[in-house]
Amino acid sequence: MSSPEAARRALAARVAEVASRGAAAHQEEFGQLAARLARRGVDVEALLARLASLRIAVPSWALGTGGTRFGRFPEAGEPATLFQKIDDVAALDALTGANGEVSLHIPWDEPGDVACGPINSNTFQDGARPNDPRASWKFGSVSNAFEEARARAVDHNLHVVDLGARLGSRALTVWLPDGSNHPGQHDFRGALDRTIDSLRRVHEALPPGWSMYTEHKPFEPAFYSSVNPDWGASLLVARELGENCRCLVDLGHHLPNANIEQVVAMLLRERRLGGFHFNDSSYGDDDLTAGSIRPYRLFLVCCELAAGEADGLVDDHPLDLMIDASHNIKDPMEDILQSTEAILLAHAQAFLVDRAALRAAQSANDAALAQEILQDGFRTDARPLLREARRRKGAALEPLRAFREIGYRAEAAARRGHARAAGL
Ligand code: LRH
Ligand code: MN
Repeated sequence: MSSPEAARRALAARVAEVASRGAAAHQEEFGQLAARLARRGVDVEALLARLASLRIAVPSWALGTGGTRFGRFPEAGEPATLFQKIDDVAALDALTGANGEVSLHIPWDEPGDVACGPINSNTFQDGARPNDPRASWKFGSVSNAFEEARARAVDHNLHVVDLGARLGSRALTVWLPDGSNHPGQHDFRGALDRTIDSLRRVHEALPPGWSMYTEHKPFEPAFYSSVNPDWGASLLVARELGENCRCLVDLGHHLPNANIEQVVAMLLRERRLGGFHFNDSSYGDDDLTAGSIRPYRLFLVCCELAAGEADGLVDDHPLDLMIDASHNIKDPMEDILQSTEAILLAHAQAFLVDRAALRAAQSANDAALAQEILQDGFRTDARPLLREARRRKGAALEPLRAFREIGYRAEAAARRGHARAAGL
């Protein structure tokens, strides 16, 4: 049995072998695009460096098939242990050069040693049934009317922070299932007061340099009210907790037709944007491949990020970019490769928007010109820039094709069989 190190070196060699396929065609395409952009006054090298610095954290819980309440169709070779998940993340990073961090979920991932992005607490499953029924999270966790349940939720989050600190993480993501299913069930103001009091005890215990992200969601699993339903409530909580608390935007946590890019702009304005859970959706929190349903919306969100960055609104706190998806029919790793590509592509197109010209058009109330300038970025095929950024890192020009050509899934299935994926 080769050591994890030896396995990763072998993987890198196989990726390098297939990575160069198509290099000649790439050089030609990249050369043409780079020349065209240079004529437009774009600093291509600076753009490539910015693209190369983007890190998209991989959710540990999305390396197996999530399934729905109506069933799950496991993929062969799904990771059954945290270390197998780490192997898969290492493989994704070897292919894309942009997935070098994993976002863990506790208790699903009680680990050994890994490079850790933001770590997620879980107060939406009791796990082992608590002895005292008043400590159960059935009626909520940090907002529960029962002090026992709130105390248990605070203890769990402190445990996750402690674990994350030992693993090199620097941020805790708190998504709360708390809410109500029936009018009258909840005292809305009391529930929010209890939520803030509970989370303040976690915020005060954050190690130096740590951040806490509040992740809003309008419904599910609660279907009448959620204690943190939208960006306004999330910002309110972040402000009351203190300077190390920021808001995390999960693209799927918005009611139909919500203007998510405007939500992003306002959280940037307040300097309270902490990070993202990228995915896409048509109806609810569908957790589908990023950019697969509404790529223009993803582009518009990235335009707000690029503008906020250019205006110095994220200097003191680089954003944590993560995928949060659930896979039911695609190979989970192929889906993550496609989400990573869509997120990087939307960033590249957003970086290509001529912001000075856009500002001038906006100041002149020239809506048509503003749209032309914006869509010029979206309509630029920036994929050669992504390929070039990967080529310079020794990653694959075409990660999905390379994933298939190296036969990673078949090899993993041979090594792991059909073990039940850890987590969800
Ligand atoms: C809630 C959520 C949250 C995670 C969970 C797996 O819908 O987006 O970020 O804890 O999915
Ligand atoms: Mn999420």
